[in-house]
Amino acid sequence: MDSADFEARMRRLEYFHGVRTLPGAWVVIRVDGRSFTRLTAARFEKPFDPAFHELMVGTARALLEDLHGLYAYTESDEISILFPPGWDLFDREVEKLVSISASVASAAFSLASQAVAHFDSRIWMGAERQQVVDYFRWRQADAERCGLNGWCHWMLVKAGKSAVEANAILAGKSVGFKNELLFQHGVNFNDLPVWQRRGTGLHWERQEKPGFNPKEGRAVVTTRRRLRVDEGLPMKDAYAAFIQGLLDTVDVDQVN
Ligand SMILES: Nc1nc2c(ncn2[C@@H]2O[C@H](COP(=O)(O)OP(=O)(O)O)[C@@H](O)[C@H]2O)c(=O)[nH]1
Ligand SMILES: [Mg+2]
Repeated sequence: MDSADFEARMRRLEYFHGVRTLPGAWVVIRVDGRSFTRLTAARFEKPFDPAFHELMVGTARALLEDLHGLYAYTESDEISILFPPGWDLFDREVEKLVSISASVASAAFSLASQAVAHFDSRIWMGAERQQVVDYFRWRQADAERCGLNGWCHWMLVKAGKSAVEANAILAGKSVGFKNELLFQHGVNFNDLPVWQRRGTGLHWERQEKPGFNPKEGRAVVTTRRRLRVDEGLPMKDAYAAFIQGLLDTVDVDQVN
């Protein structure tokens, strides 16, 4: 048997290996906790637990740093990481991107929580900046919908309803109905922490640091990059403008 031919035949069956994200497209990788309904049930406060949120923010930070992302957005048990068109990590190979991102997230969350946690991962691509803006508006709308629903669900359960009964009461009900339900139980949804209603963003910012150059014997200012965690994101059009501002910092012709 010709060993080069054998090697080539076996390699060809690694069928998906050549699949790459489109050149020049914006890429979002979204990881989502696997069976986190079960994982969170025993360990964390319902419907929102700041300790769980901190773990998700830490996981988002690990992903941004490891994969060199531009922006991360987290809500509930999911994290979206945005990459600019010129980003070329792992030569943009899909298998690498989904498997490594899921691994980084799983390892970071598991280590920090001391619980075995798994994340799945998927890729979204957008050719236009407007699509990227729409993507993040989409996830933020999901955060608000799930936040309101989660609060109503647990309010009903804490008031003595079964989970099935709570689901039946809420099925097909309007946003107004759900807000009113919470209000009757003493909760104003609009007064809840912003991260519970709109999610949390992480992005890089430049920080100027005054120092002293002993060789030249003079004061100098150095700039450093650091991650800013935004727990007070704006919403709707203002959030769209915020995302647009981040995209405008990217020179699409530049390969990083
Ligand atoms: N206890 C608790 N659960 C949370 C929190 N944030 C998200 N979750 C739960 O995480 C789950 C995320 O939804 P989904 O991904 O559809 O469920 P999965 O398929 O079981 O991972 C829901 O059951 C949420 O209630 C939190 O802060 N505290
Ligand atoms: Mg999940």
